[in-house]
Amino acid sequence: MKGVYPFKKIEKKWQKIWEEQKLDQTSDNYKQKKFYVLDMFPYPSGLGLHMGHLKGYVATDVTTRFRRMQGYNVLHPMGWDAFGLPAENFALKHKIHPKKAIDKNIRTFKKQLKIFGLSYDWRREINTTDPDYYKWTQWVFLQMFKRGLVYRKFEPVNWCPSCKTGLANEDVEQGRCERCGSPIQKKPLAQWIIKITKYADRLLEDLKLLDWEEAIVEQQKNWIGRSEGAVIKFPILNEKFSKKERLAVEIFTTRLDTIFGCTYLVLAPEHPIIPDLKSQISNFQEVKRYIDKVKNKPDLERLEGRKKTGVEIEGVKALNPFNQEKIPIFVADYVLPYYGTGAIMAVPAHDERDWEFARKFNLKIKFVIKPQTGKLSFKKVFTEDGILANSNGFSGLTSVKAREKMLKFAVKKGFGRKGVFYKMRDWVFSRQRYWGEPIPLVFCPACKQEIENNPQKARKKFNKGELLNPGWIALPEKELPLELPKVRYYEPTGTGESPLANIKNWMETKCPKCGRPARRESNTMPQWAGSCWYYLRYLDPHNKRELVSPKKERYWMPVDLYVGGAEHATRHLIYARFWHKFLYDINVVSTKEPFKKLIHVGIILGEDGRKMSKRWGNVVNPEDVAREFGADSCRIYELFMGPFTQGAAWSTKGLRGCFRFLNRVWRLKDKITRKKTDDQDLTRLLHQTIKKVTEDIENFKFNTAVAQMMILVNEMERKREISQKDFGLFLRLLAPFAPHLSEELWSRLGHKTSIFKEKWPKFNPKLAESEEVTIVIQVNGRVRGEFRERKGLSQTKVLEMALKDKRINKWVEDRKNIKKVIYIPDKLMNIVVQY
Ligand code: ANZ
Ligand code: ZN
Repeated sequence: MKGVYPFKKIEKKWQKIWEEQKLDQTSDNYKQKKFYVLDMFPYPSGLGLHMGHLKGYVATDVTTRFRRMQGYNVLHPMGWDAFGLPAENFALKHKIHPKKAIDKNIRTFKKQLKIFGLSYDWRREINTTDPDYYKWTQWVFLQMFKRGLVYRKFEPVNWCPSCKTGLANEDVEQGRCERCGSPIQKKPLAQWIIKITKYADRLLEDLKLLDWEEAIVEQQKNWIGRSEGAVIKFPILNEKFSKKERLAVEIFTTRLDTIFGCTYLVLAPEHPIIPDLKSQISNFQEVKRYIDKVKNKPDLERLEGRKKTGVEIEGVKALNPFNQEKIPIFVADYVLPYYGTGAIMAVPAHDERDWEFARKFNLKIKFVIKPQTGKLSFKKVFTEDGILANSNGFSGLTSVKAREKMLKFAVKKGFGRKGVFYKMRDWVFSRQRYWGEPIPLVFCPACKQEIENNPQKARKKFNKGELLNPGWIALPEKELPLELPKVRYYEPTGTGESPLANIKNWMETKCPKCGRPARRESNTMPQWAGSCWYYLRYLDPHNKRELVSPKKERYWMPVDLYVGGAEHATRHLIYARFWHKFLYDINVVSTKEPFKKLIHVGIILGEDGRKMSKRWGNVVNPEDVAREFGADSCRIYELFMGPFTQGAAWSTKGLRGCFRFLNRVWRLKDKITRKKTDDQDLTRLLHQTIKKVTEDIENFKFNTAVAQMMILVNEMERKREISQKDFGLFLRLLAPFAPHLSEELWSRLGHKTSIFKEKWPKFNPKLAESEEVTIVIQVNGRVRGEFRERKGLSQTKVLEMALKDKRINKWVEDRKNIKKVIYIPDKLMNIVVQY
């Protein structure tokens, strides 16, 4: 291409020099003010770097270079999230060991990142699959175990038949495996579970401390799902009960105001009171058949299944404590065992699901809430708040007021209390797969005996986790890392055990407590484990004694800016916040929250507006773009596409535009003069540009920063000469965006040191003032157009603009027709013409 700047040579050259000069390396200079910029580290898939990754990485790179020039000590590290199902499935598909596949992919990724001149401190590179790294992942797990935050449970879990592993609730999307899309089944399995719910209130409360996008905060709130209501005790009636042994069921409701409309009670099939009631239930066989049938149904079907199913529990009734009515009790699977109390009061008149159930089973429907204005409906379910009716002394109250009064009443009478529940569940933490961190626990039958024989005495010898899970013994810390053994077959077994279970000499070991034979845990940790704390390891990646040194942690934390995909709004960002809070509790970290500011990357779509995918053949490969247009053009284009957090379709035309822009910048070098120039207009525009670019980088508005620099370049092109000083100022603004080109031009101005060692330019507020004004243009006294322009333009400039504008120019036709120009600065121009 003619007139094209030699980007290939320039980019290679500077990348080499920067590396030699260690420009990307961060110091631990605790006197300097710090700035920690973090990217969500990728899992190194075989597909390599994609445009979506790159967009985030370029943005953080701009921030990094900008903050360095502002005088901050900036930490900008990179690493690899390389455990987990995606890596393992890739390896399985291509028949190579995951470790080999991962190493190869990492080399590719790293090469690609370097092509774009991303300024990472590679001495701090981490890889979650390195034993030196996962030693500390295992260590955190052990600390949780020892403090009783980990328990083993045998229960039906979400099972993906294709990935052949159990999954956490969070890994299930609308009843399907989030990874592969297979419908989830329920399978009873023994699993390790972490009590994340103990932190639910803090995870919710501390959202207030964060400078995060509202939408993500909202998603976290919904995920935690705090619900406030009332727990009410309904006595169970049966002639055979003597007063003393009368049983009761607790229900949870957020609509206590509807309790006079309650016409039956529903228990979850798993509710523990059902076996207790066995002798009283006259149709126990039928009830049991129903329970067995629904036990392993996936949650989604239970909750959203159109057809409600259930069975009445005969022989017993419940007593509504508010009106002493005797109501039937059902067991039905639309009530879930692990939410609230696992039992509900059904109010078919005011709840959709109860309505459907009652219609199907022909149950009574009692309306007790009427709309604020209007009458009691008797035809369809009314689910909103309103005014109470048919509710004894509470009739006439608003729903809000009634809930308050009725709860007080119930508390006073001793049959109710306030209830707060969370949707969030404890975290199922074991996976039946090979490629993950081994869980550092062993099972010792002898120790189990010892604990069970004398629990009192055991309390001295065993830690909380061991007492909670008799027989399971924590590995001593000095035995970490517990390394993943090499196996010949790492395909999942599908039996609910991981492939590790087949390696006899690894599985069979000695109990670290008593020395007798013990077996290792064969499950591994989920993919999310390694990313729960990686941002801490960057601070001190080679520390052999501690996860992170307290000194470094205090200096660098919290992360000032965290950038990554919106798909992590819940899982990763909840898990990491949870681990961080735990580490705070055990004094490993000093901040309550890990990530101060969070910004998500808007998705990049293919040129056709569809998701970039092999399937549509619309994938744009970053490497190809760099080869054809240079890394700097690609960087600028990705930021120029539109507002950073919004999605946008790729456009080759747009990319070419950015390429042309950089070529124009390149050609400006021919206008440079050593002379001082005195160009008021240009100086003013330059200062406005400094102001705009500075503020825009701070606010992640890269697209408008680039647009402003384009305006400046347009203006510079019009000049015969540009002073070295002015051009140098502009280059400093451009440098974070197009580092290679800027550095090259900077050196051609005669500078011997890197542009990135320069100070970020300051603007003169007076000159940068960019108050815009509307200038009305008249031709012979009639309004023919107007401009929004910055204040203080000269008459010549305004006239020039007016004549370029078609709407105005057609009334003038020829410059020669102009007889006179009247200009009221910043307001009005009247062009007087005579033909
Ligand atoms: C009576 C009632 C009347 C209810 C009414 C709603 C409307 P959130 O906001 O999601 O917390 N519920 C309670 N525990 C349940 C369980 N284990 N499985 C299924 N449903 C359960 O919803 C709380 C409401 O969900 C509770 O309030 C209860 O139904 C139901 F007009 O009680 B409600
Ligand atoms: Zn033992």
